[in-house]
Amino acid sequence: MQSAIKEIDFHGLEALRLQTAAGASAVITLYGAQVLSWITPGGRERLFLSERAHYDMQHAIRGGIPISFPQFSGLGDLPKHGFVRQQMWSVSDRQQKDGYVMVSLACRDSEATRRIWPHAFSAELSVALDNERLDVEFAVENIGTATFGFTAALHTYLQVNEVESISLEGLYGLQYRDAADGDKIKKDTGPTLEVEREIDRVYHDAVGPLLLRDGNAHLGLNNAGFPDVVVWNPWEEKCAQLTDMPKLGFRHMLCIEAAAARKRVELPPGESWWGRQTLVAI
Ligand code: TA6
Repeated sequence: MQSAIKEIDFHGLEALRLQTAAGASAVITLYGAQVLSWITPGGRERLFLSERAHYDMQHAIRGGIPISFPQFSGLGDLPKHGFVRQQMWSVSDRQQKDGYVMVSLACRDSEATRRIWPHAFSAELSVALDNERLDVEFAVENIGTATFGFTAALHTYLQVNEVESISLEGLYGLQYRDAADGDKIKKDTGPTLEVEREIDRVYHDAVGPLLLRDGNAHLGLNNAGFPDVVVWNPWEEKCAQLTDMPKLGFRHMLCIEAAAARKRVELPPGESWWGRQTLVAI
């Protein structure tokens, strides 16, 4: 197999398929610059994509790696998770080297985005695929004349065998805001995190690596630039309220997100900010 970047149709959406010579692949749609599939050599799909996701460009796509910008979740008056996940992006760069494939997608403000959020910005998402590893980097530049503030996330939906059987290491002792319990500030007290009910936590200053153990498929996660980590699973009741999720979909997903959520990033004119999430299959 040759490494390649191909233009494809993914459920009617324009997309790129990245492929390495060793058999890893990833799919990114131009709508939302959303990574919707990441398959590691050996053929295992690592991202969760809802079988009931909408591809009509009227909704955000449920699964993969949606981008939250310029607002994480409901932390402000903008639409939940901002609006770039529902924008068309364009391909700004593509590179292929031995065993490594990279594409960048760009989007910037328009009349429509300025009606929602009155700022001039340029954003870029770069996805690098390197056999067992996926790097997703989100960068924003303030191309206007006034400072703007934002929160953001790479809202990564991981596919897991059975969410009740996973364990997540690396969050011990960290402070978090528990969005599933009235936004109370708490401290993580277990050496590993298990998921047995709804979980919606923003871990603050979670800069160390994480290890997700899922049967025999382990995944290492690392953030750079993003200070926070969000862990989300809607569990049964909330999952049933999501019309684009199958009833039992919550059992096979866990969002582990790289986020800048606790503190807004303040970006002066002419300045840039970037954050990256690295996923490594172990
Ligand atoms: O990142 C966690 C979260 O903010 C949850 O509170 C949950 O609502 C989730 O994102 C999904 O949001 P969405 O707008 O995509 O349904």
